[in-house]
Amino acid sequence: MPTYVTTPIYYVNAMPHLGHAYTTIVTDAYSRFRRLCGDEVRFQTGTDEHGEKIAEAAAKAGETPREYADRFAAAFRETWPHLAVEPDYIIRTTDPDHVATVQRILQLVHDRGDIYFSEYSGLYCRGCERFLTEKELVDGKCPDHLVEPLPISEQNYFFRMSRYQDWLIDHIKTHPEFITPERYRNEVLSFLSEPLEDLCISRPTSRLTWGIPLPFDDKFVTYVWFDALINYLTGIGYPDAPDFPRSWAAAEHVIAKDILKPHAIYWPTMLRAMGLEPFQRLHVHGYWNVDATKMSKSLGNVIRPKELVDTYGVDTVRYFVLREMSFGLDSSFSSEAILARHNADLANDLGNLFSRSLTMIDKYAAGRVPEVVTADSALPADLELRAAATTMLDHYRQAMDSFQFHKALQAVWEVIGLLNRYIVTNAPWELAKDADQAATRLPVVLRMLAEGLWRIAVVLGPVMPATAGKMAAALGMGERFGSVRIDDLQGWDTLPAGTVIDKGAQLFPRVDRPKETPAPAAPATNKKKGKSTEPVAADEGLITFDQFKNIELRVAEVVAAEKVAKSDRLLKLTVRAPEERTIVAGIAQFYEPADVIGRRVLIVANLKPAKLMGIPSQGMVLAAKEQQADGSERLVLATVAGPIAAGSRVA
Ligand code: ME8
Repeated sequence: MPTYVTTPIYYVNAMPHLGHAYTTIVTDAYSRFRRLCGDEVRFQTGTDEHGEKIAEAAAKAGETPREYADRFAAAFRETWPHLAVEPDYIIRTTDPDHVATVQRILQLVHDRGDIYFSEYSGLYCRGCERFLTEKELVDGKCPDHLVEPLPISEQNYFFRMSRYQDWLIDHIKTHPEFITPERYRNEVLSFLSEPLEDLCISRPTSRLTWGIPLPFDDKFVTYVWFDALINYLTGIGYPDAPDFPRSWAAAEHVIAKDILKPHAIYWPTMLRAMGLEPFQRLHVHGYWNVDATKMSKSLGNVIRPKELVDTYGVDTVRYFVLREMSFGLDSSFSSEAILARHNADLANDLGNLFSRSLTMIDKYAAGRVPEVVTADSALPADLELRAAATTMLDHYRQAMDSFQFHKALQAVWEVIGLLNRYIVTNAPWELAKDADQAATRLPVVLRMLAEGLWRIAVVLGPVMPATAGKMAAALGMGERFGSVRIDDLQGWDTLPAGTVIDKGAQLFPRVDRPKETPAPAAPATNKKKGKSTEPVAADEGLITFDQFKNIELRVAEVVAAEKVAKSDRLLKLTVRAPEERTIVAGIAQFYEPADVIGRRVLIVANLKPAKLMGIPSQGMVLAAKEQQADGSERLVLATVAGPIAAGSRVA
């Protein structure tokens, strides 16, 4: 089966940041997953280089647009190898074949009667590079760029988008997978419930020359979105490449919510006007914020992918973003969060499982994978583990296919947890002390561990390619790893008996907290020196009572609450605990100010103060998060079961 998957093409006026990295890692992981399923995959990314924004930025930098675009296009291209992202093709909208394709399509749509010339007056946002409708404005300003759009009146060419409105509504309604998650599909349908205007697709050369000239009127260049969207066709050789029809029939686009409208409305109608079928699926994700605040250059909190990789390692970065964000919802980056995932999920759960299992195979089975477990030597615990690993494969596959990466990883980590418990309950070091058990039960347990680890290596390949490759090599499966398919894991005994393992590999060295980062409330290292012959201490990742005591939890009464301007997540609370203080809490999507006034909540009272949206926050309100079946999260405030004075210490 073919798969053709794309990222947006990124504007060349900003250096790559966490947001660009996320979409591209997602698309890379999905491509690798599809290859694991046996598909022929084409993965495309690239840069969007024309338009007013780029021309202006180049002028500011004292460069020609071409020089400027070359510099940034190179910065994007150089970022991908650091993130283990391996696109098959990197397109630039200044490539000659793209320019030719755009002109060919403009001529085609013009010849078909869907492009006309007309006068237009409207409100133009330079940041969005499009005319905005009155309805889209908030307090007279563009909600994304917070500036008043300029009234502009000029003659231009228009694409008859309105003609395709009914067709598009019908297509979205009859193809539930066309736009996912569902909230974005609903957003598009709601937008389409109003009459659709035609799309202005040109800019006069008197105002802008950095663009693709219209083939039928050289006094105009092409509007940057009409140019940019066509990259998805140029990259696979529209219209003449022999593979074009096959690739296009499998097209899937990955974007964030900021560019939903061009992809869900302009693009399908443009394709329809060209006489092409629409793409298959549009996957829309939310925004990464940083410490619950919008990531922006002016706030100085932009996260650069290369710096993250230098601190945590590429596989930790890939795992973190895929595990932490529920695809479709916004997520907040913090160094505490990535550090906690690195140390708890990776170094502790997976890393220790791997090293202790291999150490035991080395020690108790002469470093070789033991013989196949015959059905009559399997105990209920073995059968349970096998069944769980098989179910995990189904869940993983289904979740990866529907872009629920966090759920796919949760399914894998359930089996990792099960394997860790399997070691504790079967205690191979005890079995080794008894000659009979050492000959019969011990090889069974060790083989179960090796098979479990091999499955985990294979399914983690798309997310953490280097780690998975290391695991496979240590299990003596390095050569098979490149060609293994997920279907090869059906059945259990996939590892040849006698395969030599290499116990030396360490997957994730622990990363210490950067000095400026406040102590996370999550696990810290607890090195226990014991006499047990168990290879790794079982209480890694737990905290001591003294560590717990350092966190000052108190009951607080909410005396005032208000929404934080320009944030849909934050409420500013005034609490008494017993002295009065301000806490900014990320609960606005779940509680109205009136719902929380008068409540007694639990707070972390000795958290270092931090500024959120410019408001100093002194503490943190505790709440429980629940994952919903549709991938969204529900949040409920933690509180006390009976009347108690504000300020009481919780222990
Ligand atoms: O819009 N969180 O380019 P662009 C998550 N050239 N993802 C983010 C993000 C954030 N905070 N910020 C950016 C353009 N992104 C056009 C696209 S496509 C034919 C033309 C990611 O450089 C996300 O994928 O502004 C978003 O859709 C994209 O970068 C916007 O990139």
